[in-house]
Amino acid sequence: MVHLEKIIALQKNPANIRNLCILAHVDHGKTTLADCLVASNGIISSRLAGKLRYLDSREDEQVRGITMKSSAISLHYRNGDQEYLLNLIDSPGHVDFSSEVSTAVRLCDGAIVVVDAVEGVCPQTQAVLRQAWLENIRPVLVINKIDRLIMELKLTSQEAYTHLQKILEQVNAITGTLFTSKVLEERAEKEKEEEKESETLSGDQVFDWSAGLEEVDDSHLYFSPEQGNVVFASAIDGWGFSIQQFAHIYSQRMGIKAEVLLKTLWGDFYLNAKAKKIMKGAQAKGKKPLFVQFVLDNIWSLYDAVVTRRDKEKVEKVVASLGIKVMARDLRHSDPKVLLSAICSQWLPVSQAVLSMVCEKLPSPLDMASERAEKLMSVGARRFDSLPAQTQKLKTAFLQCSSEDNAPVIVFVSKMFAVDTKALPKYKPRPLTQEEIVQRRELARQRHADRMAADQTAAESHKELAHSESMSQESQPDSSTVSQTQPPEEEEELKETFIAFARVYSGVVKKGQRVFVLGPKYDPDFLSKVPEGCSASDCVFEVPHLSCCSMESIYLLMGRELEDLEEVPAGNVLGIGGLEECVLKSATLSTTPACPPFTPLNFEATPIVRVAVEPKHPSEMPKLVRGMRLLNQADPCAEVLIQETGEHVLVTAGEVHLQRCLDDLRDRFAKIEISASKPIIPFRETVVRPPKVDMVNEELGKQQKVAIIHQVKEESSQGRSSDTLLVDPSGLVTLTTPNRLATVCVRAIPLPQEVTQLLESNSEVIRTLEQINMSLREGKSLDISLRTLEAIAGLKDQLDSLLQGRKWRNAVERIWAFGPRRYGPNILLNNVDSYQRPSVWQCLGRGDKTVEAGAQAAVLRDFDNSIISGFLLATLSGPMCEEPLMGVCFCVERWDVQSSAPAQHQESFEEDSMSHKALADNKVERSSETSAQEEGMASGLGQAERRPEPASDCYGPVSGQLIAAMKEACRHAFQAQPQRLMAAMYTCEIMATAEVLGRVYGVLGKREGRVLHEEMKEGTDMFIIKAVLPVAESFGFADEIRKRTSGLASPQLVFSHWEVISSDPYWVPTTEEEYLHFGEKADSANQALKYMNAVRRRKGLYVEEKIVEHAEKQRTLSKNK
Ligand SMILES: Nc1nc2c(ncn2[C@@H]2O[C@H](COP(=O)(O)OP(=O)(O)OP(=O)(O)O)[C@@H](O)[C@H]2O)c(=O)[nH]1
Ligand SMILES: [Mg+2]
Repeated sequence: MVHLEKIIALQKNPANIRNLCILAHVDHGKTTLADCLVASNGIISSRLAGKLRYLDSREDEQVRGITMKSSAISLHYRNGDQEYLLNLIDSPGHVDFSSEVSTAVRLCDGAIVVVDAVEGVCPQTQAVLRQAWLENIRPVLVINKIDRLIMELKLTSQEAYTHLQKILEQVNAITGTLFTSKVLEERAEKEKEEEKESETLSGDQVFDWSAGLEEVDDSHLYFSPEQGNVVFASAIDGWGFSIQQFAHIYSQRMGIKAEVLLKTLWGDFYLNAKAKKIMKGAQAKGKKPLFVQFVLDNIWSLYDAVVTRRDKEKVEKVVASLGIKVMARDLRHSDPKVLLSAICSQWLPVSQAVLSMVCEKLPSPLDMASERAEKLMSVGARRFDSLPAQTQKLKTAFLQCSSEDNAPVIVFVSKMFAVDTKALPKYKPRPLTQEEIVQRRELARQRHADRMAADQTAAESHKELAHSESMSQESQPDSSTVSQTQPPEEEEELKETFIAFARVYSGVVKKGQRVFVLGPKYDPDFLSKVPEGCSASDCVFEVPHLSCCSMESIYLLMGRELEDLEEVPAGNVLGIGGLEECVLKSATLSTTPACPPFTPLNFEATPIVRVAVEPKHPSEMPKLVRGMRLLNQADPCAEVLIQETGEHVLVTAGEVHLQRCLDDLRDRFAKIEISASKPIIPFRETVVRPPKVDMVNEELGKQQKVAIIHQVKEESSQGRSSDTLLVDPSGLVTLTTPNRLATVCVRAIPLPQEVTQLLESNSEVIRTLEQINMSLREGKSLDISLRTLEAIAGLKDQLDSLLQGRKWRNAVERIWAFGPRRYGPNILLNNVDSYQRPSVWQCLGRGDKTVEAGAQAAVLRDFDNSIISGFLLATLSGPMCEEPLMGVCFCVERWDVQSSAPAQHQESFEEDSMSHKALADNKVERSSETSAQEEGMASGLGQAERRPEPASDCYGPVSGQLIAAMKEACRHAFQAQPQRLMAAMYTCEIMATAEVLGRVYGVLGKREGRVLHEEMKEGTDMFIIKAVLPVAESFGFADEIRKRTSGLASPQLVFSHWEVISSDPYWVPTTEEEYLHFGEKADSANQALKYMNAVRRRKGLYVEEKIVEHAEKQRTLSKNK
């Protein structure tokens, strides 16, 4: 079994620790490879390696054959004369679980990227390489499943070599794009400088595939066999090698220098037997490259002898020549694969190849780059060097990774995971030592005697006895080693225990130690509020986002098992128990409050599939609520929320993830029957330019356009106070507040598609920009990091270049706000001539743009925030089906606030308004701002709408009325334009053979999918189809494809973008031809209308159905009223 003592000893030497994860596309063989590595430590038998998938410990993981949770295991490995500790994390490859990859990557210094030799680079391969880059961790490559090239594709060794070269090129191409991408430019600069002085690598001609890259020596960033960062393997057959191994073998056998072989074994080199020389240009001369001759041919002939021809004699010869021993029963086994694994796992054990590569090529925790440390520590938009000095000092703690007594403890928790309480080490049977057995026997005898006595005296109080017995066992440390210790059954709460998945970056974590828990919003600037010399153990003071807790237990993570530990030194991955009360999903723990919270994890997946959940029996609601809370904690990506309607909603990354969450909820966390609604599909609402042709492609005449506008006008003025509302034919809406004090004129214009996309992809930058503006408004000065400023300036420049033309002149400078939530993809534009407000870009050229405006403008500025709030509300839910808006620009053309109200309407109001004017302006500004920010604005509006007439305080409502008026104006302006729904779209890549291609297209077509392109995968008979598909049509898609293509790899659906649905939901046939074409009702073809009504129905909004065909529909209608 595992040598726990050995691992504990190794934990103390960070130089020989490697924290690494295995990353790949789904099904490329990560868990199988992990099995081989685990088997090398004797944790599982090597015969079972690849079959067991030991790290897939969940039942559903085993059933479905995919990994859903990342799990860690500690292994030891002897490489040469050094002993290493490897903390290995296996991650899932399915895109639904990519958040699990993020949590794994954060704790590692390196990664093994696995690529299937047949499928090559797939979408998730790209995604994981990107994640590795973003976290600055170093990858090594394993090209797996090479046996498939032999047995399935039946390639010759020469063809296989070409194929492998292509895969390597593909992988390096991704690295290349990452490297040249903006994120890495600075990094390249730095490394160029550092590397200039140090060695200049000689073998230019060797790196053929990287030719064409710039002068920078970036070769170490790429994968290449001669660098030793590539292993070729077949995890299922248990073999793998790097060219180092073969260089070693052949240098001994043929007397060629190992260094020469290392440079030439991979590449266009061949052996000139006569001249006894290795020459370049194998391809041109039609010679066998060395790699084929020395490496692949051997493997090919082994497969040929063992599996294809089953040639006993040859096998024996090979076995003898390799100098390995094969057991007789393996030789006789009816399945040739058994013999093959037996030979291969001795000849080229994959664990050895991979683990020695890991030890040599991946960095240890001591090699943490100072740049990475700064990145982990930088809080929000702040520059590292603007952090308090105490905080900056901690950087050395990161870099030193010291386990000295005085080193501060810094721990990052990347996720919380739930384990069955029964599986905790303290309740687990474990082998007993000889002494313990003796001791135990003694105890048992005694207990037996006791029990006999007790039974006789008080048989009826048996239960209590058992209870007290278990209590006493717990309290006695000696007897806790006894294997039958049971977890306390009576407390249901204890069924699941949460363990933090964490890493120690500095210091030594001790069992029972108290630490500060730093929330993501904690700022080391609060340090001043922490009493001097205060430690986590006397935590009574109140500092925002700072709390304390003690680490009750510390575990070594061993796949399915946990081992109790007393302490863990810096540089190790570990599990921490007892944090569930103070850590939700991730957190930073430290003994010093000067420590900043780590930057948030990079999540690639957007949670998009939402369902409403309810218990089968309404009385079990509390259990469901508790279960959902636990689920939320146990999953890095799932979101749990309660909607305004009171529904409990679960948001997940995709169908598979949803299924897993529901299963977990049912079987582990809530333990009740639950029912889930159909997935709730998100939509966006937008406006488009008026169409030029009608639905049957006829040119639209002027006449009709007018008709549409009339219709809109009629609609919008119906039932509303039309004396305060005016919609002009061009779509300009003028609205006056009920107290007649303020008037706004708003127009809605569609934003160009590129602008919407830009805003969408830059929401983080905009959010930062808003935060900066907020601080500036509060008069705080900020040290903004250069990178942030550049990002903001970049966004502004891009907007400038995209918003061209007369309509958008100077628009970027006039941007008032973004919305909803202040960073959404809609713009509020200030077109009011008399109003000069500070630009949202003021942080770029601070000071010079803020023109002090006159008295009138000053008044306006006081209510400025009401206008923004109204805009935010309007963009949060649109008039079509109360979904958020997207790609809409609202221009405020005119905005008047009268200093006095019209006399005929509100005399009393006027009086008050005059007397308190000056005083109140400030107050109003502040109150409306806080309500907008903190209460999500909804409540403020509700009040304003309900009592439009001011009661006692006449100023509060002015801003309230203005918010409501602005919101209404935006809604009307929106409705004055042609409205459209936007659908969320997935992209997917499907691999299919030519025979089933037609059926794949059939399924795609039926579900409104669109094929983007299709190509043949080289070297195979597979086609790769790239398509987009509306999320609304995606449920069951993967299953259907799998069924129709008889079990092909299921497509991976990744959220990609929002797309305007071209059909107009409000469209009704108007021309004769349209009647002819679509019929009178014309609702059959209108997909947008269907979606819109479905959403409205779900939200309990009024659904207009013209003709009642079924009594059932009428019922739903009346219910909704
Ligand atoms: N032919 C062949 N099959 C392999 C090899 N390695 C793994 N497989 C098979 O590929 C399938 C997927 O293997 P896993 O190890 O579960 O893949 P994974 O990357 O862990 O998958 P996820 O965790 O779901 O992303 C299994 O059926 C394995 O038996 C190999 O070297 N050759
Ligand atoms: Mg797996």
